[in-house]
Amino acid sequence: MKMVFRWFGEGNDTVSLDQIRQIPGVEGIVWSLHDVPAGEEWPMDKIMAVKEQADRAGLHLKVVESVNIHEDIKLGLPSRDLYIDNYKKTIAKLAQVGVKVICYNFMPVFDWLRTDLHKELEDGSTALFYEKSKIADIDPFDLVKEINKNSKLTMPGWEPERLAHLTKLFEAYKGVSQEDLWANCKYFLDEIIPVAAQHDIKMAIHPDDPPWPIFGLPRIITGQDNIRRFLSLHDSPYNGITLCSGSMGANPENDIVSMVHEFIDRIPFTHIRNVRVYENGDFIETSHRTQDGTVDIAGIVQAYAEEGFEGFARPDHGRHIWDEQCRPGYGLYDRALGIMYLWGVWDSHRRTVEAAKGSVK
Ligand code: DNO
Repeated sequence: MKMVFRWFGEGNDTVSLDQIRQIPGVEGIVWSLHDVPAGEEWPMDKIMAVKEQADRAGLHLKVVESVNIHEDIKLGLPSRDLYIDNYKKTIAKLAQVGVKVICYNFMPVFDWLRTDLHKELEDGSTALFYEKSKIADIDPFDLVKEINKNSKLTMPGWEPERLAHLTKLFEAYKGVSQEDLWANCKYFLDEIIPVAAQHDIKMAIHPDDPPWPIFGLPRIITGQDNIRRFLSLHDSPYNGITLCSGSMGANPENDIVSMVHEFIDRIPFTHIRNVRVYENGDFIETSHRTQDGTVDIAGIVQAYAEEGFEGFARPDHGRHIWDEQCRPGYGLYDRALGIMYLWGVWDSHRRTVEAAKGSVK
């Protein structure tokens, strides 16, 4: 397991590269160009600027999250070919600076979704929260306003310029079924995966968060059966997943330990975080510790250790603790604590695995 840490870029993150470098075992940043609109080709000078910053801090930049997919690709419009072409050019450029994994998602209109970015937990910390019944009643336009007003920093997946066209987007998705989305996803993969393979970059789709349709928009990467189907759409080691325990864990029926064992060869990247799911379906993000939520984090890390996981991992969202002012879910303190928990579980299981190997000899 290679540990990496998400960084939103100079002037766009409250956490510095020097701080990231001091978290034990973190070797690289998970980065993106957040000011490039979805669908556009990434400019090489901007890519190089991030490379120089990372080099200076002694961190690598092998994992990119996200090169966002233009809505026309998800909608299957004729204009998608232009955006797919731009995507291929971006892949070629990323290969030049040593990128090995691209995390992306295929969620129509919205990326991750929450109803409260600062919900208080019992210990006085705050965290991202999803109130199921509220989503049924809330006007998506109000939600977008709410999310965007919360931060001076760009919120990935919630870019105001894209969401300004919300009415048009909802209109465009009216005739798009789950099956259409599957077909559009396959079209994208058939075009992109050979190019990714040629550049030795693994594409790793992020599951839908939360893993169910919202606002009448289809969502397809929601559970084990769907991931199996997704992987078979284009059968290649370069077509993989970013297994996210928090996204999948919002549905208690998802058995993430089983997913680790089944999909291990197709997981170049994983997000590990905990959520506590309540009986009414609401959920809140908690510390990474197993007992604090309803996701079996210890079991998941054990499964990775048993499988000898060699991919990249990052702690995912953390709580906001110790009065830290940071972008929602992306403070330094709780994610750094999370990493130490993940290493603890990992190291102890790796010892067991290694010792067992020794006894076989
Ligand atoms: C949430 C993240 C997602 C993820 C994208 C990938 O915090 O895990 O926003 O980066 O879905 O495209």
